[in-house]
Amino acid sequence: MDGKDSLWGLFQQRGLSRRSFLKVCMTITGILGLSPAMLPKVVSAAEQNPLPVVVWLHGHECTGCDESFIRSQSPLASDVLLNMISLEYSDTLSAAAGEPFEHHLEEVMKRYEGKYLLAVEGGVSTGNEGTFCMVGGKPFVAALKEAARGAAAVLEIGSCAAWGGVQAAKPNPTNTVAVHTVVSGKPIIKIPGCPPIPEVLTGVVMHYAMFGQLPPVDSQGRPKQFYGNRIHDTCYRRPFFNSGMFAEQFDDAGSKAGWCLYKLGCRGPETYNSCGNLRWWNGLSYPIQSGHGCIGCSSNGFWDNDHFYDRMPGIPVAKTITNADTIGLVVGGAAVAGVAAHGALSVLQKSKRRSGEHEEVGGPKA
Ligand code: FSX
Ligand code: SF4
Ligand code: F3S
Repeated sequence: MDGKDSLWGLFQQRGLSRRSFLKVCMTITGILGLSPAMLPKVVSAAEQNPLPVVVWLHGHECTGCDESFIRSQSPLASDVLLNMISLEYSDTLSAAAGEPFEHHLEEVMKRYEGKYLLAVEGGVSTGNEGTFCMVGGKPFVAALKEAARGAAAVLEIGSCAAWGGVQAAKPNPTNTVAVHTVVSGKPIIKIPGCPPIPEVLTGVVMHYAMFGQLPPVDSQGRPKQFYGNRIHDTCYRRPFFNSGMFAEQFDDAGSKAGWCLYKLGCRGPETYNSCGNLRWWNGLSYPIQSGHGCIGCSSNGFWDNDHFYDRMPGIPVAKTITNADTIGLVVGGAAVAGVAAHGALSVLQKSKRRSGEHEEVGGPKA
């Protein structure tokens, strides 16, 4: 943006080498899901495009999105904040506070009118004239509309901003709505998840920083590159789902052995997000890997689900394995490699007690 340097300009100012600049460009190319052949384009964009000015607001939320973002590992959140964007206002991440800081926001909105990126976390409380959520002495809904007026584009960060979120749970006494319900006429992108995966957020911001526009979105307004697959499609427990091998209880032997969590309420078959690919904490883990099914935290309305631990209806599943012969047959295949024998036996015993159970579409609950 006006008066702001490119990424390469910033590297030069700080005496950082061309080699480290190219390394960062390679990381960006990877996160954006671009082929290595696109690297020269990314390098050229990083040399020439000014860094985007970002104004970051918080509405009705738990600040978990910030907590997620500052734990971004690749690239480190500090790199994104300090190098790849010009973060002019954030009421939680900035050191400044109070009236001078609010004046700074006004100045930034004037100086970069029509050019800054507006990042919003949290739902928008509209009940009682917005007074359930006050920020800087005014209703958040008013502050949001004011900031959106001069924005080039709007990022809805987290399920609260994208869909309304937990604050909008029935009966929604504060009448909280999604950001796009009160903001229109601007390019808006949803980055849902409660919280969203930090690398997804940084990927979207970097795409804007590199190419000056938001990445391509799906029919729901989410970036295709990160929300194009269901959790179920990239789940490492999927071979067990396909083989009809299900954990029956949290922490049972089957669960520990990596068996599918579908019967324990997993929403992976209907949830779109990148958790199976990117995981969290630098690829360390994600809910399903920790033994808990996906609760669909990136889906609209997940907070009103009264049946988190009931199996989803209407999902075709394979017949549950119920005897040693069947186990033997499946163990012969690659799908169950790595299942501990004692785990298989323990679940097998339980399965035997349940002999006769038949799985079908929308079948009986476990
Ligand atoms: Fe919502 Fe984010 Fe969930 Fe929390 O800012 S998406 S409640 S993790 O914090 O908005
Ligand atoms: Fe993974 Fe859940 Fe699908 Fe099972 S139902 S394969 S645990 S996403
Ligand atoms: Fe959320 Fe499901 Fe991922 S609960 S963090 S979308 S595995």
